[in-house]
Amino acid sequence: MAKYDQYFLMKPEDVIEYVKDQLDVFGPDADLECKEIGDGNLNYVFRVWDRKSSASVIVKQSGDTARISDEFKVSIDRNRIEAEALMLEDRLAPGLVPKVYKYDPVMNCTVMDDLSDHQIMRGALIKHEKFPLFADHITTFMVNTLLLTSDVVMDHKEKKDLARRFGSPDLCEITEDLVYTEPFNDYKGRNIVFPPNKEWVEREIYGDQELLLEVSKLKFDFMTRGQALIHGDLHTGSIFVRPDSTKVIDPEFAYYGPMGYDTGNVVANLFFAWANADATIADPAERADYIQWLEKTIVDVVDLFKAKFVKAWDEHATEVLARTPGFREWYLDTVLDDTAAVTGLELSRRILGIAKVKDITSIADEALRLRAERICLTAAKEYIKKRTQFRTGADFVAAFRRAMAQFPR
Ligand code: SR1
Ligand code: MG
Repeated sequence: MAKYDQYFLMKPEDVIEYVKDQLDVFGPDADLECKEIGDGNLNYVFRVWDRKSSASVIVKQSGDTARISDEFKVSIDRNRIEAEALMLEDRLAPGLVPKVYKYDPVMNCTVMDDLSDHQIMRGALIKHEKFPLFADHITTFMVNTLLLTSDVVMDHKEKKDLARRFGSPDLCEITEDLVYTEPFNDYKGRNIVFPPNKEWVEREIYGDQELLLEVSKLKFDFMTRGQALIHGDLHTGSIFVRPDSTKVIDPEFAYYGPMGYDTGNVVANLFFAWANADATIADPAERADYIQWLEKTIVDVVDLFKAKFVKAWDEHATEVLARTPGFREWYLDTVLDDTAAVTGLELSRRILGIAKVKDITSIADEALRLRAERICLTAAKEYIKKRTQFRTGADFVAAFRRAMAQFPR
């Protein structure tokens, strides 16, 4: 039996052999080097490059437990989901995802473009860099991948077939637990609360029964409302950026769910960058300037999404009732409700739950981190409880500013 006929978790030296054996990207004289560069919670990511030329690829392989903790048993089929989602997204939103060169269902790995000339957006935002084209690129990605995989546009039988291909019980369970349930009641005892914030969180979050009721409704929406093929984990760690380019990666959580799950993730993670900038940029003028750019980006993400969504609806809707007067507006309002709700859920779970974000954990000053967490959680409660009141980008920004005003520096 050949070495790669049976699954095993590869080491860098295996990946070099694998690439030589299975791909024709590198020439026969290539002098290959490989390094494991993954810093996500789930998978192993290998960069392979030829020392003699500029050629390089990424090989991403899944193990059967999460990197973050063996407690999470996760089907290695997520690698297929990721590869198929990337290929579909490349057709729907060309240029906005890496190219896939090979998916290997035995080794559970995918070979794709190396994006080393980009940087992960979260890291770049923590360095307070600006990306003027990001809002335009990400809204094109979201409108095209969401609306064009929904019943508004797709033949309903084909959509149901596609939804079956993206059934992903293990990864959905992670989201159900880590995003919707545990942040608000810690029923598995896995939350990691910043110690100085413990009492505040117990009172303001775990003690808020109205919040828990709204989150319960949202969890059932996530589990039952298969609107579109969502990316399922569209935070700034799943996005590579350059000033002139945006590439969305990591759609292993892709699943038929509410569209607002993706839009809300993008908005929430821009607010994390805002909270970081507010806490860590010492110079007031520099701080105001960077926050102004983030604020404009958040406003543009919401407002451009709406404008492009309406345009794409009018151009592509095939469902006969989609043209009923008032229906498009009603549908978009449901997406905005979910955008607000998921903004609140993501802001909460990244502060209270097991999977944190560096924007917050890297704030070294204890008092400033405490304040940043309380601002995010206070705004989060408003996004969740009053989710039907967020209709424009300015509405989202105003709620965050209201929360900031409650915690003066
Ligand atoms: C056990 S996985 C934890 C988190 O990492 C992924 O990136 C998803 O965001 C998931 O919720
Ligand atoms: Mg990921």
